[in-house]
Amino acid sequence: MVKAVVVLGNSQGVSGTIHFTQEADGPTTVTGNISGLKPGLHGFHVHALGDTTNGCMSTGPHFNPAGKEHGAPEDENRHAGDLGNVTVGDDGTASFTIVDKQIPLSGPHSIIGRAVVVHGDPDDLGKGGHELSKSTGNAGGRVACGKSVNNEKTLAI
Ligand SMILES: [Cu+2]
Ligand SMILES: [Zn+2]
Repeated sequence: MVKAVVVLGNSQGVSGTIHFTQEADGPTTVTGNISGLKPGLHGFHVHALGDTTNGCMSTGPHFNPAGKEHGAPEDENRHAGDLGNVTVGDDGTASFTIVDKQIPLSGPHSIIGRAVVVHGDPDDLGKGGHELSKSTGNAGGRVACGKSVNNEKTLAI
């Protein structure tokens, strides 16, 4: 079992914690709680870099080791980092669980050390017909982000 955690933050009151767990080569389970967002859908991605020195802007594009187009989590043609949307309720909070096979916590395509980014607008999942649909899902600004760090690891001997 490998585990990782992301502490999300920004300067406008958005905060949250995202936990990742993966058993052997199985899918990764993502559980998250976020608060301080406007109600509705918000794009939710793993971006390529864990660098937050320039806020969320320095986290690079969506994590895309296979060189594919932006899409929905269930699509064959998607960035590995495309986790779709999280749904924020009227109280400004979201609690969610996502299970995904393209975001391992070990190996060459591990997402540990990369950033999780929450966007201001809905991700159109590549289907919106906007010039940005096939690269970012036209999900608007990057309203919160954090770097994923390993917080528990059982090493195979
Ligand atoms: Cu993003
Ligand atoms: Zn993408």
